[in-house]
Amino acid sequence: LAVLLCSSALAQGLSGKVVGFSQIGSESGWRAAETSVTKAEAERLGIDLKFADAQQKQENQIKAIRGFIAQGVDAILVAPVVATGWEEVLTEAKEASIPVVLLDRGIEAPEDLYLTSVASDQVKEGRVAGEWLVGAVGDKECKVVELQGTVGSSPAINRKQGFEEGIAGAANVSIIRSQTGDFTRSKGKEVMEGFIKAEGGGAGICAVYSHNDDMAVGAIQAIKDAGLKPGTDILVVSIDAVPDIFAAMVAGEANATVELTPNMAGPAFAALDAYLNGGTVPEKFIITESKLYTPADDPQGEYDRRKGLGY
Ligand code: GYE
Repeated sequence: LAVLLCSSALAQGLSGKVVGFSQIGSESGWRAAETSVTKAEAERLGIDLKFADAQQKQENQIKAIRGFIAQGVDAILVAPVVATGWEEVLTEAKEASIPVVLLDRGIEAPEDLYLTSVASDQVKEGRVAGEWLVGAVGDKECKVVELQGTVGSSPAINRKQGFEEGIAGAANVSIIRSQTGDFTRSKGKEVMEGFIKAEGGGAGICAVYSHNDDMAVGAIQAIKDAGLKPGTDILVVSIDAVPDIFAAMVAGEANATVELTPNMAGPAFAALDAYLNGGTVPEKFIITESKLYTPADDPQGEYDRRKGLGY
């Protein structure tokens, strides 16, 4: 009988569970891929997913989470737009005994306010990007412009820190300008136009480091509009590994990206299953991989593979 009970609980998994998902918005190709992977995984597992798009606003996320608590959902996924300001609403979820799983961004709050966090090591991502650039330029002097992500978000804070660590040992590589492009293609383009203008046409800029691929794609357009060649006149290094950056590599217009899997929901649902059905408390931080890709890594193949997965 014990065996039967146990196997039926396992077979049941998360089927029929109600999970609220407070998503940031649709600022990037990576974000859109994460949303579609999460919805597909939920469907595959028979989860009733309540999806709320916060349009990049924390206040909308807090409202959505309060709504999920009021509905009595079984669990909550949240991709926190910024790192601070979560204690109150997460305490409310905790008091209602609803487990919360953080997706792709971190927060500054006591760790007992969430069950687990599924995210990449964002400092490492920045460091990998910086170390790649140091290796690529050799002894040459390299003035870098930086496109930061959303102000106050964990990836913007950590990817900046990591890149600075990555270039710290190279006196010839330095950041000369740094500004937020809010993780969007249009702002990436706009801010890069400003950098080029401020640098007298951009000839002295050696590289652009972008906290995500979408802003890099915007920057590539700005570089071309200024009559310069992205990928050669100005090196382009970014993070995410979405299909469009591989298309840019195929065209010779991007030089390196660090992969961020859009499948944060897979590990998140597995942790929730173990917790809700078996009482197993998962590790506090589930860290996804950060692999570097350059044009030497079959960018056409990488593009096709991701398109095949529906990203
Ligand atoms: O890199 C970026 C997105 O939160 C780590 O958010 C994520 C970042 C991702 O919009 O493209």
